[in-house]
Amino acid sequence: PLIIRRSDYRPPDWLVPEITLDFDLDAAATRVHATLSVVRNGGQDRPLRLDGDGLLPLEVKVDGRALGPDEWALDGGALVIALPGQAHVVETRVELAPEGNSKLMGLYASSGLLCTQCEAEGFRRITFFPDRPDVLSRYTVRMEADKARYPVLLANGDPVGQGDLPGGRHWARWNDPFPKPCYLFALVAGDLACNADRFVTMSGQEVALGIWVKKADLPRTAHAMKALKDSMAWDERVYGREYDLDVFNIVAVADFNFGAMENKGLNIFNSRYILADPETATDLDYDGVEGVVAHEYFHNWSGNRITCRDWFQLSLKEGFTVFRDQSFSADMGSRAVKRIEDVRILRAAQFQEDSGPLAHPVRPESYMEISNFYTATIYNKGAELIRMIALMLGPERFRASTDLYFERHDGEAATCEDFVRAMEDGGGVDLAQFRLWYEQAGTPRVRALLNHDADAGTAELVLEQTVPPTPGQPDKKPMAIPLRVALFDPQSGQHRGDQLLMLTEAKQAFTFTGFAQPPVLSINRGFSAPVIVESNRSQADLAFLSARDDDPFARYEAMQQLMVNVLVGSIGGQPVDEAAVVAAIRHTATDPQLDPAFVAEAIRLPSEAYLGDQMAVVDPDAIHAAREALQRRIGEALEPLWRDIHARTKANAFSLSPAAKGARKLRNIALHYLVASGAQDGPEIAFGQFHEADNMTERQAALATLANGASDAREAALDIFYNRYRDDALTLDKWFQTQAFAFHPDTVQLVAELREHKDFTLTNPNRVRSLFGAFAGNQWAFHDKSGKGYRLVADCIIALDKINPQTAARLVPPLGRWRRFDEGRAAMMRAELERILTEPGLSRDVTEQAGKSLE
Ligand code: DPP
Ligand code: ZN
Repeated sequence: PLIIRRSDYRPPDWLVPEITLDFDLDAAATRVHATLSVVRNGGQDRPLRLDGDGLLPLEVKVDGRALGPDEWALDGGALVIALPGQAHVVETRVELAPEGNSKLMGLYASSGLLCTQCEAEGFRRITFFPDRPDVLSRYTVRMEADKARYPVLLANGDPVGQGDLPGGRHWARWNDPFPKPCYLFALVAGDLACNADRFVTMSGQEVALGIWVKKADLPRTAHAMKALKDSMAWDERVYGREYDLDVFNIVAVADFNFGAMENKGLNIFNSRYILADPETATDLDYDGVEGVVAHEYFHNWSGNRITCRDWFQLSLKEGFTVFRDQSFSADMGSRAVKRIEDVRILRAAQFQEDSGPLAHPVRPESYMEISNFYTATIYNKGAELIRMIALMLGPERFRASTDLYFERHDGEAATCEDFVRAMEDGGGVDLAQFRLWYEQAGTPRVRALLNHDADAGTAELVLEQTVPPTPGQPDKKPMAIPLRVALFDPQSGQHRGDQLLMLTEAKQAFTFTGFAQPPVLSINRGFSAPVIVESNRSQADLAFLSARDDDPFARYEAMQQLMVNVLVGSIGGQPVDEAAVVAAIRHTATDPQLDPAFVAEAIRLPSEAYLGDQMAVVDPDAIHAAREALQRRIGEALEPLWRDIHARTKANAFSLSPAAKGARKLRNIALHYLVASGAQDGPEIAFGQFHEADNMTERQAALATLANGASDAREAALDIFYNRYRDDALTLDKWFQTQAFAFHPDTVQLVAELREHKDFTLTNPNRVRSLFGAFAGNQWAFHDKSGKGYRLVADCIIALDKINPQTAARLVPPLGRWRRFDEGRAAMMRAELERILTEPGLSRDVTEQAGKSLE
């Protein structure tokens, strides 16, 4: 299989300044007529090569003359034409069958709509074109379709004409004035209703906003519209970025591989990131809508106005845009809680990736299938890199640097290096060593030892860093790691200010004077660097910080570390000191100064997967048993507190205010501990919450709590939930997901049965993720020592690969983590990967992921 390397980059041989696309739309047979003005780039005489994937040219014309069959050739799907001059007009005609396109790349049908997804390489499934992000073109698009079936016709840019045609047909023309790479092309045709609104930009331009959905879903679009307007205002205020077209449209579709897509002026969304109402969406879903709407909107500058030179630069737009959407969400809600949530995601997804066979740098060196590189490393670690730069520069210089970046590269296809240079030039800093963050994979480990010299009254902090070997990178250089640190005086509970230490060597010592007593170390405050810190802090130090640290993240982290130490100790057979954990939880849960949302985060036990990450060999059964036991102890020891919290956080009426969301979060965790306590009336209380709730946040949490146990209430609640939501795909996903994620002894068997359920389908990515994505994230069940969990997921990958290889490949990484498990499990996981690889006709997507997982 072909490996694409970053070092092989070469500018395009031909540019395409203009393209006109004419679509005769039909679900079974769509005809596409493309007219490209092509211009030779540089002094070379290579032929024009237009990428194609599964296309057959019905006609090829150059400068108006139809070519004979010997005047063009197909080479690996691409159309190759030798052209004599410097500039030509090339026309092609192809026919597509959108309703047969189950890969959901290119033009496809989704519940009666026709829509597109082109990133990364879907445009070549629509027409012949140099499908690479550094070829920027002006697009004019004409669509024609049956008016009754497809009354709405949308494309990028501004609408410039429409009209009726004989035979019940109609047409529309759209023109996008901004040159763009073809991965940002989009069109939608269908019977859609519009939530229409407007936004006036900072320079007074009026923008018509539209969120297009199936008519019945219109009442569920208000939150997305608010998020859009908030995002537009925020990007003006915080980054000085204004929207640049007269219209901005969003369309929600049910079948979508990604979360959403930032096509210029016409974002296309997975409906789960648009639709929300209290009856069907949890608070987490609401936050997801807000965050993804913002993310895609922010791409208009960080992605569209400035795009990527090649796909190795993907984090240029994704890392920066994730950082921007995280900052936005922090401003809209609680900064502290948002940071905790983002770090939890980073640790669960990116740290795992970084320590496994698929580890890769933020700017990768090679790939087989670019779809496999839409990863937590590119997105979430990429965002952490920008966050570190912003921290090192400070707000003013960071803003000056982003202004410089936007100004310098507007209209260009840029590189990560261009971005870093703009940060250096705008911020007046040297980021030479910092660049290693883009080059070296693997999560750095920092050992922090604090030594106290009572005679001298000094404290010495010794920091040592190592970056573990990763595939293709056996030896690592020391990184530049910004660590926010504070030293607390245990008597006064105060510190003398937060300092930013730059760890740039393998080992470095920092001395602090004026400490008669040994201080307590608060380190990596705010999670200033995406590293693993190992320290010599005692449980007493951690308990102190969990009660006193004024940095909310560090406070949360101290609590987590306290719990991790107890759990890892108990898994290792040491006597369990639950009392410290119980005391810290009691202290936090009864502190009236604290935001309930923060309390809910802080008192939650670390996940089984996170505990697994702390062990040399993951023992899923021991982890599960230890965590359940501690949970029960916490439940029992503080039972009156859980009852009290659960009762007093019950709201009279639904609200989406931060206070109301925080109360629900705390209420749900209180319910969880109450049920974990084993109290007789636990299931009854959970069922009561399930039954009475006027919102999905409380209803689903109660269902999830019940789904872990074996009560009659469990079956009743699942039945009620199913019958209530069977016709609402997004909510039915929760029914599948809750069962796949449950800590229930029969989860493996239940998932096997759900696979055969009449509402399960491999053709909808959300449904696949809700069952198999959730199951593969359920460490205890997926790693069932029978190996049945591995077989279930591998069977799903094999079947799904024939339908949708991109989504199939996303299920491979959990099997790829075999090195972390005991020999018995590892052998079974490897056997499944090998079985997948022997499958005839396996996609490049799955071949790459499974192959690398075995290396
Ligand atoms: N570029 C999209 C996003 O991250 C993914 N296709 O929003
Ligand atoms: Zn993105």
